[in-house]
Amino acid sequence: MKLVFAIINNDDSSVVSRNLTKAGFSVTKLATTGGFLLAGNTTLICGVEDEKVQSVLDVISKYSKKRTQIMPTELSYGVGAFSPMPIEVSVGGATVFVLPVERFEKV
Ligand code: 2BA
Repeated sequence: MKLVFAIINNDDSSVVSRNLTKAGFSVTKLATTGGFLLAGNTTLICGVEDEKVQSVLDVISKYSKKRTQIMPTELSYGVGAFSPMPIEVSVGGATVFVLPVERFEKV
């Protein structure tokens, strides 16, 4: 068994989790925050048999879109002078980790 962690954009989270559920997978949604943009994202946790991991990844990649987000930064002119200098950052579709599960029980 494997545990799939998928970090996805909040805007995609409903459609991804709905389609995973529709395909028969159990999913848990966590509200998370990216360390770089400090913006909300969603982490989906899905425990799945080894042979079904690829099906989970297929659903996640099908419904997770790549986006650019604007990140506010400041350009320094020295001696305390700054002007806003927003930069574009490419985010997603999904960042996925697949971990082995040592033991799975529902007690
Ligand atoms: P954030 O940490 O907010 O990162 C948003 C996007 O900013 C990233 O998109 C990447 O394009 C860029 N970025 C992140 N850290 C950077 C850095 N140190 N320098 C320059 N650019 C940087 P994605 O790679 O698609 O990641 C989307 C979100 O997935 C991340 O949000 C984070 O929450 C998570 N994530 C990505 N890689 C991870 C990892 N190795 N471990 C844990 N979480 C990760």
